Amino acid sequence: MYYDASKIENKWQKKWEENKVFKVSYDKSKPKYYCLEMFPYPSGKIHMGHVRNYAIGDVVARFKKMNGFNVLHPMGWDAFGLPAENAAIKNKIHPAKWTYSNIDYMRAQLKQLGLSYDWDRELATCDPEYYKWEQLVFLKMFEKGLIYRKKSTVNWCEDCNTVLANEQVEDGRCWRCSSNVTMKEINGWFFKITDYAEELLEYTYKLTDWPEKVLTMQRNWIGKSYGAEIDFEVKDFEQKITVFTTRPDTLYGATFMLLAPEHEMAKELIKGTEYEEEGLKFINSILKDDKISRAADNKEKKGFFTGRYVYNPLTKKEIPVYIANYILMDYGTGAVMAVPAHDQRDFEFARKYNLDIVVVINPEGESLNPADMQEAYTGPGVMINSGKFDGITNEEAKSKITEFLEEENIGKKTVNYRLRDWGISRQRYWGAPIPVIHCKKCGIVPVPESDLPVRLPLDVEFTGSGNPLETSSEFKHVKCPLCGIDAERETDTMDTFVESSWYFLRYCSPKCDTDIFDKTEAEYWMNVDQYIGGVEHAVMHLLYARFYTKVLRDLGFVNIDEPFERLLTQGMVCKETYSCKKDGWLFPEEVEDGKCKLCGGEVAIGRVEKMSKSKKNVVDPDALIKKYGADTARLFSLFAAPPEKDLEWSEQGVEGCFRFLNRVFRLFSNNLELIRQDINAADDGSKLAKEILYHMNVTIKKVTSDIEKFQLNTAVAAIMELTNNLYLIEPKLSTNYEKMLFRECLLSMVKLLTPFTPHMCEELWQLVGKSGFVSQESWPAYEEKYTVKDEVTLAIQVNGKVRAEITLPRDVDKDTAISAAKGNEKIMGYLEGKTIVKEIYVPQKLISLVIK
Ligand code: ANZ
Ligand code: ZN
Repeated sequence: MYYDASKIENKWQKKWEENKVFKVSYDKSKPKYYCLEMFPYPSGKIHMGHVRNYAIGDVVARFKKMNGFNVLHPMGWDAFGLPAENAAIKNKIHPAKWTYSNIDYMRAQLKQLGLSYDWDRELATCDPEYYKWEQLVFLKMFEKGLIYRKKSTVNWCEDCNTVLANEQVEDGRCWRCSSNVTMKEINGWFFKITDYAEELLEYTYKLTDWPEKVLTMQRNWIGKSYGAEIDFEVKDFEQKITVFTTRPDTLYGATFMLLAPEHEMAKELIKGTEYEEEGLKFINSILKDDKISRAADNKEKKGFFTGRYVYNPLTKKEIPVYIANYILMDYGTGAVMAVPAHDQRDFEFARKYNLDIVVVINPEGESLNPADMQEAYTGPGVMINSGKFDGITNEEAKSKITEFLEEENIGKKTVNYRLRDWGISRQRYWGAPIPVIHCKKCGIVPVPESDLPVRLPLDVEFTGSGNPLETSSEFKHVKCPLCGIDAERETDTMDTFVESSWYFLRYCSPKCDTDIFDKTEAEYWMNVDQYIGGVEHAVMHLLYARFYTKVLRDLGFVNIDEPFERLLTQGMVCKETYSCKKDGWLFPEEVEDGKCKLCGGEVAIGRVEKMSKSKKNVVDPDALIKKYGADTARLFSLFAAPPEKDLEWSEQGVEGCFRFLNRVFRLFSNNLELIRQDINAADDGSKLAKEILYHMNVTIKKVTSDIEKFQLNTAVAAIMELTNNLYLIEPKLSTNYEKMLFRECLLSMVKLLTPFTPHMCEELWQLVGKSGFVSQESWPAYEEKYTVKDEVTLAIQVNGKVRAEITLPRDVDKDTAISAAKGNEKIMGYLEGKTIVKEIYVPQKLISLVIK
């Protein structure tokens, strides 16, 4: 009998499936636990990152199930997205066909890993039965004013006549045709996530079981800043210009004003003047640039003088107005009071265009001279050149100047957020259609709810040019639902982040066909108790999902504020890389004796990097499973590193895990006869029995608390240690009581290992003559009293100095302890000829004698 992983694994996967061991249903009588791993994009094959993510989740789910919880552990597919469409263009295969065949393949792979999913709850977001509810929510949000349409700039390829996602732009060129990418203004749909900015921020302080780094990233993304809006009067002009600043303390140092090229006043100010023609040219040249590079710190500052002046409201001086490339329209008001002495970008701008620099903050004990300054001074200090505010600190000046502006009615305190509204429009086929119709007479008309879902049509062409949905006349040409005239259906589809913003709610009742989900079931299952996924989703996905949940709450669909109670972001799976000068990255098979097999050159053994195809350092889960079995693959990914840390791949590590499983298997097969008997013996006080009890209880205690703390690697280590100890104990077994405890210990060990290597554990469970599934057994309990060794070592002090140690039974009484101490050979030496004046006994710690 030997450990035949593939035979064992196939057998138990089949049995779990046939017996629906992991099927769950709503059951109010039981406490629930919702364990969720981020669902995958069906790209074709799973990678080691998935194996790790899902193995971690599976330990948690199985552990909670064995602890009596009704565990919801679902799996599905984030099935819309660009790669399917790219495949359609390249290989002439329909995105749906490509996606579903990938799903079939990957589902089989996941099943091979023995993950405890309730497969009856599987969902794919490209299913109209899924996205129709998203369309319904769209309509409700639209009705509530949470969705609007506006122009925004996108990456555009003229040759392909299409919008490009950021990842389709490579070095400023189109990924497909390599022609230059330009920026284009187009209309798109936006979710008003900014309405929720404050709440999203506030709750980051309530999500106490999220990693601090994720919360910080979310807070930075929301980017709340306090400041002021200040009105500037324009010389010879009716309208005022309002700026947003976080530094009202620097107002006396504002020596010019800057406008974003998109600012409505930019064109107004130059209209009909000698500056108009050149000014418009300048504006257009800047608008071609994308915003990210415009705002980059190292970008050259470019400006255009409008010929106009505004009055600094405090100095009353006339200051020139420029249009500048680094001012963005979608932050603050799109207009900035420039303070070159204290803002680096303004400093560079002033030097370039020879503009005044006035220092208004001096560092403590120093006096800055603008002519000598090499860069802006952005630190704290004392106010100067600021009228009645001179002499106070700039921190004080912030509030004092703002108060003054408020009194004078020229400004007000404001709060600003960096967070922008969520642009959800994609000019793509493979996404959920946006359910509106454009009518010449009625404008934007929502599709009537009874007409949902708006399904993706099949008569489309995937040429790479334009939005494929535009080519479907069946889809595009419709009658207006209000007035009946010819109208056009919206051809934008939704960002796939919308689907992943609520799939966890749909899992609660994935078959519900009367509502987005069954409210009672959602109330029972939500929140997700444990969410597990990659840190790359720390901002967008998690923020969008939090937002969407709050929207669903405000629309009356759910009664929760936040979807994810606890979050774990697992580390990456990494591996060593190889390369040579001539051939670049090499597969390990291309390296022999430190030389490249292709060119014979020296091979550099490179750094350990995240597994990626381009670096040729990926390990294929299929091959791994074939060679060692899924249990080994799982065990290695759980044992090699703590879940939140990066894991470095090591073949020896995998081998080690495989050997360990063989060792466990042998321990059982060697003792089959013993384990199959149902021994019942009374405590015979044997020393070995005590040792077994100790190891068993200590291990159960440690594994239990380690899993609860996500220290899965040390939990495995504890089981390995137990195995070693049992190997040492086995040859010494003699009494029936010892054998009984040994057997009990082995059975507990199977249970402890079940969340990690479930297939082998089911096999062992059956081998020892148990019926049913160990996956459905309850988690072993331990008794605190056995987790402490029976004997303790006490220090013996004589006049406050430790003179000896003594090992005694843990519960020894005072008299026995003290006479034992007095009987100690070393101590007897100290006591000779002296009188004991005091005897102290601190149980389990020390015995202290005071002598004279
Ligand atoms: C005057 C000033 C003086 C500023 C100073 C900074 C330092 P944060 O802190 O990131 O919120 N600003 C405002 N709107 C802008 C826009 N649309 N495009 C580019 N820059 C803009 O940034 C706020 C600061 O960024 C504002 O405070 C403003 O410059 C600039 F010593 O006003 B400040
Ligand atoms: Zn109409």
